[in-house]
Amino acid sequence: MKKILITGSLGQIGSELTLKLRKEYGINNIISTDIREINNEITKDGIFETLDVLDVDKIFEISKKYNVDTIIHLAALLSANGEKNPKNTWDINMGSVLNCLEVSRELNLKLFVPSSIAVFGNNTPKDNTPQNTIMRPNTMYGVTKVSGEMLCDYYFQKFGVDTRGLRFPGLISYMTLPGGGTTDYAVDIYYKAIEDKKYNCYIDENTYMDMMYMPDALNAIVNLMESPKDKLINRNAYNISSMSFSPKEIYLEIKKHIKDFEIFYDVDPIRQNIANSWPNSIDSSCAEKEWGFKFDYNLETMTLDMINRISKKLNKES
Ligand code: AKB
Repeated sequence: MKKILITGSLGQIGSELTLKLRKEYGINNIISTDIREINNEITKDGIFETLDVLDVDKIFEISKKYNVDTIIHLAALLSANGEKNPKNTWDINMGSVLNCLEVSRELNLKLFVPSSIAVFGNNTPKDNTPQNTIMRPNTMYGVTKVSGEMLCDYYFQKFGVDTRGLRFPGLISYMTLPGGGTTDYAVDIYYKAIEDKKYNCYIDENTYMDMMYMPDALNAIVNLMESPKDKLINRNAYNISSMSFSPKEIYLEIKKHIKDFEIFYDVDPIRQNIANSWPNSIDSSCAEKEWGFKFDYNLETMTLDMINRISKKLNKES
């Protein structure tokens, strides 16, 4: 990767990925874009363009203007928000992937499209979920993610577009909040533990889902995109995960540091239903074998880092 266009640069993954890639690839080689424009380091300290990912002409224009060789397409609606207006979710998630595929085909670009554990559904084996298994999701977000994987495979097979993807679990980070996912509780809980010493959780205490700390997710994107093409068999998209825990387990881990922290449960049936349809834990061994996926953080080390960083951030803001 030499000149990288990122869509959704102001989102949870995009904001951290933009800063990391600016450091690693050079500030003038990262073209960050988003539909919104807010005043922060992403928009002010490097190249930033406003971009609606449904506007294919603008994606072409920006790609040509900056001589882009790779698109990292992060803009999407997530699982819980996606259920509020399923048709809109289909239009945005699929329309944007198709646009990025078309631009990549015409201009011969490499393309990263994130997938998700949401590709799995109620009939999928729940434990150590294999790379290749039943994918019959229960959410529109999941439907768009499976369809996106298939479209990316199609463009690779038919047109030779170098498409690559990862099935992300819930991503935990301190910089930008996630927006509208089912796994968001695992970020909210840290803020509430530090600010209020109590948290009202919308997921049942014993529901397990896969998770990952943001630095590991960002390394995985870079490592996958920099891997030699001929090593990739399951290119769209790889199971990856670094931990699986329940609300009760993350609560107990945080409580080791914040002794008077309390948790309550007020289960939201919509998000609980989605969580129930996803695996308890997935098998990342294909990613390990094909391009050397590895991670640094577990629940313990991530919790320590999250508490330190959020405490500093909140002190600075107040
Ligand atoms: C969500 O909860 O929708 C996302 C995901 C697992 O894709 N975090």
